[in-house]
Formats: sequence, C-alpha cells, structure tokens
Amino acid sequence: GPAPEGPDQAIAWLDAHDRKFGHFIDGKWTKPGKTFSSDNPATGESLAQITDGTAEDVNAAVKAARDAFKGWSALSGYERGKYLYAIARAVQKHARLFAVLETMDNGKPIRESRDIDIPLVARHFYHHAGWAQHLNREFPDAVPYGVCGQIIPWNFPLLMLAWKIAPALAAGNTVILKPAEFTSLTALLFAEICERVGLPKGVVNIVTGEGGTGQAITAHEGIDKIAFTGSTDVGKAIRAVTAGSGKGLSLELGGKSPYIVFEDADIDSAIEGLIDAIWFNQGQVCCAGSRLLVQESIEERFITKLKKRMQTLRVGDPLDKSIDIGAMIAPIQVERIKDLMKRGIAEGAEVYEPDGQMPARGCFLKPALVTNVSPANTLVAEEIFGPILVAMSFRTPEEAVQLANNTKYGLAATVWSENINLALDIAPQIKAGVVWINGTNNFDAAVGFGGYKESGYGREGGREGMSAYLKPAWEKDLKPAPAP
Ligand code: TXE
Repeated sequence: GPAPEGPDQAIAWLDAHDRKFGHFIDGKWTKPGKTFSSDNPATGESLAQITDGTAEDVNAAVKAARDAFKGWSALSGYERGKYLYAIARAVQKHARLFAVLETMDNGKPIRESRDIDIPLVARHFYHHAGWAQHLNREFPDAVPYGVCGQIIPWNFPLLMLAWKIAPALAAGNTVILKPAEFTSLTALLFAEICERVGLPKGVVNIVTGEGGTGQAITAHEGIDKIAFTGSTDVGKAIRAVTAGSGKGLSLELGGKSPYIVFEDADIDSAIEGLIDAIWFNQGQVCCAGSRLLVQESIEERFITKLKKRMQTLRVGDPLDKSIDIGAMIAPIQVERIKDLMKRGIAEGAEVYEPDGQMPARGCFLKPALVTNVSPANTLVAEEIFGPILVAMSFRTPEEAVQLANNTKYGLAATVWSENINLALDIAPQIKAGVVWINGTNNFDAAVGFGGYKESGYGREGGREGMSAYLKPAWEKDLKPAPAP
C-alpha cells in the first residue's frame, strides 16, 4: 500500500504550495494576495502565508456560490449524498496527513487529532450523506436557504468545518467558509479534497482571512444564512449586523460548563472524566468542564486524588504520541489567560500546578487547579479557554443546581452519581444544551449540540442540525425585510 503519511508528507504538501495560499473560489485557486503567517504554536515557526480575504474576494465567492446553488439544489438528495460519501472516504484516505497538519497548525496532541478530530470529521460527512438521501422523506416541505456564510474558530479547525459544511451541503445549500486566521491549513487541504472528488465548482468556497473577512461575509447581501462558532463578543456583533437583514443565523459561542460530582459517585471514573473534560485540547473547548462542583463530604478526598492524577499529565511536543497536553493556539491567548489568572489570584484564588517539566519554547501552559474562590471570582465567572480548572463545593443537590446555573452561559454540563434517580432528577434542572451523566465529551453527528443564554442558539448535528439549514418551502419567494 501507500507509504504512511507523517510530518514529512505535511511538510511536502506545504512545500508543494510554496508555503503560500490563495483562496478556493469557484473551484479555482486564486493568487495569494496580502498575506499573514500561520505559525506552529509548539515551535513558533511559520508554516505558511495565508491570504487575508478582501471584500472583493468575498464578492467573488458569493457570486460563485449563487451560480452553483441552482444546480446543486436541483440535484436529488441521493446525488448530493454520493458527493458527501466521497468526501468522507477521501478524508479517511488522507486521515494521517490531515491529523499531522492539524497538530502542526493548532498545537493539539496528535493522539487527539488522529483519534478524535479527524475520525469525527469523516463520521460527520457519512452521517450527513445519509440525511441527504432521506431529505425529501424527512423534510418534505422544506427547501435550502441558499448561500451560507460560515465562520469558524481555531480550536477544532477541520471538525468545525465539517459541522458547518456537511449539513449545509446535504440540505442543498452552497457555502463560503472562513477558517480562523490561526488555523487555515486543513481547510485548504479540504478544498483540494473537494476538487479531487469532483464536487461541482462553487459549491464549497474557502475564503481565508482575519476578522475583517468575517465582517465582509456577515454584511454581504447575497448571503442567505450565517453560521458562526466563536467568541460571545463577536457573536453579539454578528447578531447586531444581521438583525433585520432577513438572513438566517445560528450562533455557537462560549461556555463555562459545570462538572458536578455527588458524594456517591465512582470517584476514580469521575476523575478520569474530569481530566478529559478540562484538559482535552488544552481546555480550549467551548463545552469544557471548567467548573468543578464537588459535594463537601468528599471534597478533600477528591481534590487530593485529583492533584495526584494531575502530577502524571505530560505537557510537551504535540507530535509526540505520549503527550497529554500540547501547545496553546497562540501567544496572545497565553497572555490573555495569564492576565485572567492574575486577576483571580488578586481576588483571593489559590492555584495548584503539578511539578513536571515544561518545554523550553513554544506556547505552553501548565494544567492548573484553582481553589478558594467565591462565585464572583473572575476565574469562576469568565470563560478562560485554557487548561485551568476552578473548583467549588456544595452541600445539597439544590445548591449544586443553583451553583451550576449561576453563569451567563449554558452550553454543557456533567452530573456524576451512582444514584441514577438523583442524576436524572438533577440533569433537567440544569440550563444547558447538553447534560452528560457519568460521562463527558460524548459527541456524535446524530445528536444536536448547542447552547442557551450567552452560549448562543441553534443546534448542530442530527435532525435539529439539518433543520438549521432548511426553511419552509413557502418562505422561498419571500423578499428579505428592508433594513430599518
Ligand atoms: O475568537 P473570535 P478569538 C472564545 C474563547 C477565546 C475567545 C477569543 O473564550 O478565548 O473566544 O478567541 C472571526 N465578524 N472562543 O478571538 O474572534 C475570526 O476571524 C465576523 C470560544 O479567536 O470570535 C474567527 O474566524 N467574524 C469558541 C472567528 O470569528 C469575525 C471558539 C472566531 O474568532 C469577527 C473560539 C467579526 N467582527 C473562541 N471577528 C467556541 N465557542 O468554541 C472575528 N471573526
């Protein structure tokens, strides 16, 4: 068979492009324009120059997507499904290259990109190929929106692309996707996959760039729906810009998810779950279990065990398969987190960090456990988006629910207890889009994921995720409301 794809192949792929990329618009590659550097956060080295998309670039992409929409939406769901299957198979075929490239560009451990991100990407396209096939039967009175503008973050670059593109295409939409400025590379490799499987031109357009490119997308009159995943601040700005424009909108924003451990929990399992909940992807996860709420009667025992387990976590080169915690996305995020920590400590927080060696260079942070905090402490109230766990205790189930809901966010939650009646009683009282019982980070393409409150609205995955890319057929001929 073919040689396994490793770092050498990723470097060869970058070199084959002279480490400089334009956009993928209308099935063609544009010449690189004004560029910025995409760096490997583990080494600080530049990987490639990425084009900062202009309003003209977005215009060209919208025109291509509009033209492609007629043909793409007229295909039967069965025909569109065949393309999604082909994409899924091509992602699997190049899984190793995708995983290494993702780890080099983002800093996440290769164990995660190899075993979680990329397999879930393939799973997402397979799942939505199925939806495409059954679309007319499942949604007989629905039609696609048209052209979708999709703006994604850097924490799960290719997986967030899959969450956005797979349902949009299955429903018959065409897309303009903007990856985050820190992590454009796997989206560009994905564009090559679209070319290779013969996806009709203009159905998927990848326009790279910074926030300004995102603004050009959200403001564009030729776009029918915006889907955004990212910070709550930018989500609010996009909501304001799109209000009254007639555009559809779904937002998946930040979180500060509670991880509740009752006194009757299986403590060893709860600790393993917690390691995954907060230290998966260096804690740069919107649904990270970042607020530990542990029942007072077991608090001391639990925290002692947790500290011991934290001593075994290895921080280092994300391409090393034995590493638990890789690099943070960028120096700016490390500084942001250090500032938050300073504020929290000034407000009285105590911080525990394991001893372990740290890499001499690169964007690394130690895992940390924060205790002695009040609900008003900055580290309790704000999304840190890093490897920082905040711990508090509660006495009664009522108090656990009250603390869990004492947040502006509402994305995810975990309840840990051997008493299933207690767990099932608590779960629906927590205002979060997903509540896991005796588990965490269970993602599946078939299940809707999304938030309440400042975590956004709309669901991705499963039936709800499909309906987010469809509208009632009678709306097809409505004109957008005029701007106020
Ligand atoms: O996100 P931004 P940032 C949170 C997390 C993190 C913080 C800042 O707390 O520390 O946000 O991260 C594009 N109009 N999350 O600054 O800016 C941008 O180019 C349109 C949680 O990186 O929201 C990128 O493609 N688009 C989160 C995308 O928005 C704009 C994941 C996200 O970047 C824009 C990421 C604008 N005005 C961060 N400004 C999660 N929920 O998973 C920027 N963008």
